[in-house]
Amino acid sequence: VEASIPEPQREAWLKHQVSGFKDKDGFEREVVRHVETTLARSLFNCDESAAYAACALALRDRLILEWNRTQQRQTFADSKRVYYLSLEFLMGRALDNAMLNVGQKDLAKAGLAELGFRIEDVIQQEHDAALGNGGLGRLAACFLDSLASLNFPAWGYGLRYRYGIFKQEIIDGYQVEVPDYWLDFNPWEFPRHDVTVDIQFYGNVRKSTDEFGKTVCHWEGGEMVKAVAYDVPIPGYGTPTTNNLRLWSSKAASGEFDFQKFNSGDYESSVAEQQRAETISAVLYPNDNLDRGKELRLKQQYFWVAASLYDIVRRFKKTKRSWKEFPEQVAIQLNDTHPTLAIVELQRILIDLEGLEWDEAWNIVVNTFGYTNHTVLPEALEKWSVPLIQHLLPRHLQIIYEINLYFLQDVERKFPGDRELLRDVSIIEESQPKMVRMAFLAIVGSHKVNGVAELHSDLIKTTIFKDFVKIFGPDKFTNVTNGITPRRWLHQANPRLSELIASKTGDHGFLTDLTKLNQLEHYINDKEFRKEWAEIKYANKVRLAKHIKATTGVTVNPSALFDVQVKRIHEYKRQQMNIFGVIHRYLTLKAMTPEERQKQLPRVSIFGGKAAPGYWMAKQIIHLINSVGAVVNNDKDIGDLLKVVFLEDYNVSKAEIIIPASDISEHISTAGTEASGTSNMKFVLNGGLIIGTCDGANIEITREIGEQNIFLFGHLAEEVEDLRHAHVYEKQHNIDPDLARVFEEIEKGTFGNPQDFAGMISAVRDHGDYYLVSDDFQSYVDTQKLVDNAYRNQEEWVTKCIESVARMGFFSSDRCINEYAEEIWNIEPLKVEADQAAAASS
Ligand code: NBG
Repeated sequence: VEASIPEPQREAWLKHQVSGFKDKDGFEREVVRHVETTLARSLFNCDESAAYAACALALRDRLILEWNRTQQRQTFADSKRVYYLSLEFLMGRALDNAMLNVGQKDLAKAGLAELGFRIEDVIQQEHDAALGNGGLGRLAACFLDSLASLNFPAWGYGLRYRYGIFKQEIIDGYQVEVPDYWLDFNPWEFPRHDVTVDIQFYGNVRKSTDEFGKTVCHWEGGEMVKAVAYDVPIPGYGTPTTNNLRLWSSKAASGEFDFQKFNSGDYESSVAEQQRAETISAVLYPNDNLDRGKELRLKQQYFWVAASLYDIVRRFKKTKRSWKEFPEQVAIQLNDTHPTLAIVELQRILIDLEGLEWDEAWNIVVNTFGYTNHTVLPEALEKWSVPLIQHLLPRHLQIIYEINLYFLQDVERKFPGDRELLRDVSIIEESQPKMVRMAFLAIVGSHKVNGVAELHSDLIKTTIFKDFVKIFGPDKFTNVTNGITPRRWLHQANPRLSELIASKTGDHGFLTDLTKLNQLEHYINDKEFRKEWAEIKYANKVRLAKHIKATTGVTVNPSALFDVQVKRIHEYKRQQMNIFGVIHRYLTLKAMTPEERQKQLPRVSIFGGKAAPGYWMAKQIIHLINSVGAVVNNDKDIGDLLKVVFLEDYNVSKAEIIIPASDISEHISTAGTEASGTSNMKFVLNGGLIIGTCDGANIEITREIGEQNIFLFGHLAEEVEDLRHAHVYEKQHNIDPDLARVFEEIEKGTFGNPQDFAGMISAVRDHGDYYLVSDDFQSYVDTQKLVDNAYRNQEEWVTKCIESVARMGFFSSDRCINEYAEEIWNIEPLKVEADQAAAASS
């Protein structure tokens, strides 16, 4: 029921309309009011965490007002909206970002200072919102920032996990996982207990015939779970547009718990249903680039997709348009295959509940959806077993079979008699048990499929999806190279660099048009500018050195070359090659005379990243890094020449400290395995160079910044297959001699019990070296020498850094979102009138 204030009473309403704080005084008043009333504390009992809470609440009040206005504006305009469906949103902290985006940070800083707090300390109090694993989830967060900043009518839809990605502790060199309970105090979410959807599972399908003789399917029985909406405001930068991220939380459908059982003393089973329901949104699966096919995960996917679609359809129906207009009003983007069931669910809604004919419904579905593929790794491509879907979602399985039938009939028409092709492209894999190939379903049910960097988009067209290019034609497939938001990854993470750039380019316009960075090319030879540039990098390194000292106890010299590899631990990302290279460096240093050693360049090797709890090899890699650190960092011969640190619990807020402090960062995946990578972009944007393979977005970064500004090495993607083949079938695996020397040292026990690392070595030496560590090792080590030599010439190094930053404009997520909007969504930004924008910023 629409609830609205009747006309005569609206005047009183408008007279008392709330407005957020207007100036520093107003801000302070709001902070004090929140401390004293909302938090029920006083100036005698206000610590940094209370100051954070009150500051966040004051800012939040401002956001809410713009958020409401944005929603009203978008509803009124009634234009096309885009819905971004993602199981992961790796948002990080919100306060600093919100202050910067609404242009109130200076005011808040001054206000907090007058109340006795340093804004940096207050910001630190916030818990990261860590509802994601790695690049895929962070990309979704960058996209939300760009969608709002560019004034697109857009919503994100995800799950409100009670536990985000686990917190990583390093104990005796091993990873230990600790639950991340982040919801204790979260001022950024708004429970909408009035926005709920009942979600059905299990049950069975009954067929009946309607009055026109048409068969109608009814999904009946089973279990109900309630989805409750929690909304998170997403403020754009320099615009009043504040979009919505809606996260669903699961609850028992029947209210609290079973009172009958409770009253009869059966306490345990009285809460069982409640617990069962709440389990659905309880935890984020901690795998990056890996599919495990667990029933609860499928339940999460359907729960989230069904609630989101119900919401989207409900909003559309309010406009009273005809169904065929649905794709003109609604674009839905599938972030990887996790939300693919949305395709099936929309088809079900249209045919079973709305009574459309199959073909008409299917047309609507295909024109609504777009699918982004984020990986070619076979172990990450989702497949769900047919019996599992049959049990959990019986009606959906029927629809999947029907989609497949029509699709295969179409293939048969285009390629008569090609049995092999039919088998290869079938959505159902004829295995034991049969499996539903989710990527194939996503392709068939979408009008556009995109990869996330040029090489990756080419690879999907020539490898995993090549048959679909044959069937649908090449135009269905496109590339949208990933991007990052310059607001968080430059302005927020590196405020001094942002100010320096603004002082040269005239203003902060580069934050909304990143190509404006190219103006920096004029200042490459400006002495004063270069000096400030180098000072900022040094200051950022000092800040990181303090963090390293505080968290690991290791003292590092900020003048040393900082070499950083931070990302999820994965064999394909090759942290093992990095640490083998570090051991090689250590052995080389040890073999030198003290005089020779004097001439060497000091280096700090910095690692960070989580291993999936069940990924044994990744955990071994972490253990080896820590074991090498324990030896090297305490070796008197080595001193400052080499330090090895593993930073625990890498997350978004740590990235904001680490990335601006890097001299060289490592993006060294086996060619053809890293779809894009996005931290590579962040590092270069912050004036760090990269050492990397010809993989993912490294290739486009090279094209933009120039080959002279990047350290590329290793085999190319097109060589990988032959090399792997040679390793396995032709027994041609001569281990690189320097690498063999490293293995020997590990096996001697120099870094602790060799048994602990036997798996890592034998993967390379005895089991086919799938990731080509040995093949690329020499070229890696040689290129690291080039890095040392380049770094010795600080003048040239600074030139490379400035030139690179000046040429990074392409990698803004704004560019990326505009490409999606134009090529996939066909959606326009909703103009905000100048006076509205001005009112918002005052
Ligand atoms: C990841 C890729 C990265 C890429 C991000 C964002 C998955 C499945 N894929 O290379 O590994 O940058 O997606 O596109 O997590």
